[in-house]
Amino acid sequence: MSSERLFLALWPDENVRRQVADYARQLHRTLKGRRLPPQNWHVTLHYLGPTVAKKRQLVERIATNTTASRFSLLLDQAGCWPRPRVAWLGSSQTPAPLGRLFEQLRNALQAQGFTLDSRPLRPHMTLMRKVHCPRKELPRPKPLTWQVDRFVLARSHTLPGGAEYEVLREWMLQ
Ligand code: 2AM
Repeated sequence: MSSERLFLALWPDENVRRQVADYARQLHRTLKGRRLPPQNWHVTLHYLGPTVAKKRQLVERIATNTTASRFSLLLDQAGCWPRPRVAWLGSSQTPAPLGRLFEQLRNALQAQGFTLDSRPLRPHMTLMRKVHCPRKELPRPKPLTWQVDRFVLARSHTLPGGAEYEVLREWMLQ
């Protein structure tokens, strides 16, 4: 059976993307590694992995039934994780509505038999991959506020030049 590699995510609008680009440029000057193209930037909520059509329908139903409020996400922290070798821009705090959205989706997905990453949510936007994390601190980002009013279902395509993401569907928050 054919499957698609899916994930649920927060997807920045052009305005947020422009602001993140300022920081991404600073990061690129500091670190060696592979930059992710701006159209790929997102905050993953749940990575679902290879998903067949029937399961995708379940995910869409779960997303439609989610009741969560809009929230502001402050992107105020940058970090580098040596094991996945990624550098990211993220939030020092998880807003309560984001935590509730994450948990509602997680509980409903798990109840339907999806196996999810069991780690707690660390909201982050990966900006570079294949990075050698430096000992010294990364440049401090100028905090930016993202008014999050939706979440999306996205599909990951593996291409010779790296992954490309396609937004399949979006749901508005209340
Ligand atoms: P990231 O959020 O740290 O970059 C699509 O692959 C997205 O799902 C990526 O943003 C990726 O990590 C996240 N993700 C989480 N777990 C993953 C996994 N096991 N394989 C691939 N991507 C995963």
